[in-house]
Amino acid sequence: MSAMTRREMLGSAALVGGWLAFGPHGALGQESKPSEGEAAGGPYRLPRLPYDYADLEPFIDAQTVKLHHDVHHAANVRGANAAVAELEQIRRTGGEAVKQVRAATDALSFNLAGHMLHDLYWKSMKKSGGGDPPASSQIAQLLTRDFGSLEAFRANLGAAAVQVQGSGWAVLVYEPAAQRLLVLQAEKHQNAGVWGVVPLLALDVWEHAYYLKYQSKRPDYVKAFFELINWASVEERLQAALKLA
Ligand code: MN3
Repeated sequence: MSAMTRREMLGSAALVGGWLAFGPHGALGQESKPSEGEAAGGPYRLPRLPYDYADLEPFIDAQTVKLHHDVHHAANVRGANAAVAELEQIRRTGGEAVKQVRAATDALSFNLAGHMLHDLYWKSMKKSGGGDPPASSQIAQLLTRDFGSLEAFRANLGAAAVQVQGSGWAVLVYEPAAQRLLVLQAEKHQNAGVWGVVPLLALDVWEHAYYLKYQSKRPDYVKAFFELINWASVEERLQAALKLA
């Protein structure tokens, strides 16, 4: 194991304590593990999973959820904190260092978009989710208005997810200029997005999200995702988006 700083040692102790006390929701979910070279603190933290690793089975296996949250999502959090620290350092130093702004800004865009989409992905699902949103909910009404039917919405989101080239996402958003819902694709985390929209539901189609269980069968994983959607959580975000608009 590499040399640990005092802060890392304290962090690990809290981690063990949290794990024992609270199980898989423990301290791992409260704070990302610091990595070498990372500035103390930083504005971003790995959020707790809102359920246990195994709660999404049989649709998404526990090992995938654990690796996805604890390793992949955590790496985006660390990367976003490191990029913010580097940009602050560049601003302090000035001069030749300014040439590094592009690389640091690229790293910030990739990692922060990844952090935000993963946060939304976890909230988009729940144990025993899926089905249709309640007919009386505003999300059901807007999905029907803007896509024609709930079935047409599912077909649109599913096609967007299956057709992402390489690694990326399908995202349901509220677009405030035309005051309507849209399905967008993101390549990697940060490309092909639209400014000003409010993301409501996110479907990760990076291979790390499904490969252990589904291998190359991305369409089967996408189909399984629909069995997990947390519509109450989507409705909450829609209500918040409508207040902003
Ligand atoms: Mn992912």
